[in-house]
Amino acid sequence: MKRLKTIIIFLLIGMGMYAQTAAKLLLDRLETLREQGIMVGQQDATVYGTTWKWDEGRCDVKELTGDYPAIIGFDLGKLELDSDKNLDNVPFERMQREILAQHARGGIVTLSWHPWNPVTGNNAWDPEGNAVREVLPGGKQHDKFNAWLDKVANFILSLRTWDGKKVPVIFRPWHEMSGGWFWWGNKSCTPEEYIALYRYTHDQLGKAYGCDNIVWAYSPNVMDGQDDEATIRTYYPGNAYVDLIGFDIYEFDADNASYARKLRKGLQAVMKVAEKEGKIGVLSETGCRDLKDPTWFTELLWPVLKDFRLSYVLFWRNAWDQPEERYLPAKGDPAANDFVKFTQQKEILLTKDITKQ
Ligand code: BMA
Repeated sequence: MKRLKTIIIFLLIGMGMYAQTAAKLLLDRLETLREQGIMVGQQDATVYGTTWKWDEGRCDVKELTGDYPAIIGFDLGKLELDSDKNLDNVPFERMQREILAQHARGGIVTLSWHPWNPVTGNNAWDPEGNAVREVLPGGKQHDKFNAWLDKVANFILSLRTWDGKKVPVIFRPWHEMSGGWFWWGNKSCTPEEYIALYRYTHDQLGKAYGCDNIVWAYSPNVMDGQDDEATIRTYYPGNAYVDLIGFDIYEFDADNASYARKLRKGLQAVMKVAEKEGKIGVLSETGCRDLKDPTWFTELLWPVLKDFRLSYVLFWRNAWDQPEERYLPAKGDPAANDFVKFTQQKEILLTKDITKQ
């Protein structure tokens, strides 16, 4: 009898552990790490920089700080077209290896997706064609879209450790919908259609394909003269569909004061909604294009960030193909020392900082 009881207890514990999906474990980890500080991330950090591309083991952040970003972002755009390289020429095979490497070193990965316009055949920045309506059930492109989701699901499910465990990723599809430049943006669909798109994607990947390694991120963009909280709420897919709430914001015009003002305003709104809904707040994309200001990180960014309990900030890419698309310094750049100083604060976390505990 006693033996039976012990077996049952072990079985229950075993089942309990099984219920801890890769996504749930990552979400719990993100929650814990928020007590420690704000993680720094960068898009495509380990595949190219402004002056180099495809070198193995190279990373601008590591060259400056001695450590990898805690978060690395990759984009799935063009996976849907069966291309072997993404829209910025990153081979998917390399991307997969980099995701596993980042996971193995204790870092975290986020995936964005700039899929081509399924109606017009142009890239994601074509708002024409009522494409959201057409990909939803009943639409003319619905079958095509299902085939696209199949490819995304297969890629995400292919992310496994050497012993077969699923690697968790933060997936952030259908971003910046509150602007009008993407085919899923505010010029191309109604909020209801947008929400249906997000939910459909979530349910297909999560339920139909069993991608239980996805933490779901939702990120509008904030703009001057907008009620950011209203924007976030307008397109919000709902608490059952979203784990992280963030927003994208850039300094494109070297106007520090305006960026700092918009950033604070946006973060206030994001944190308000996130806290109310029991979600985690993030800064899902940011940076100063063609960064030259030698104290941008410590004198502009940090004074704003320090007031918010954010999980992470993802800087955009140091593009190999567009020199002005440079959002973090590399060795020798004007803001290099300042960035190092920024990351040396105990509340700013790189990979080694999040693997200590
Ligand atoms: C944009 C720009 C583009 C790039 C795209 C996807 O913000 O950086 O050059 O192709 O992101 O990475």
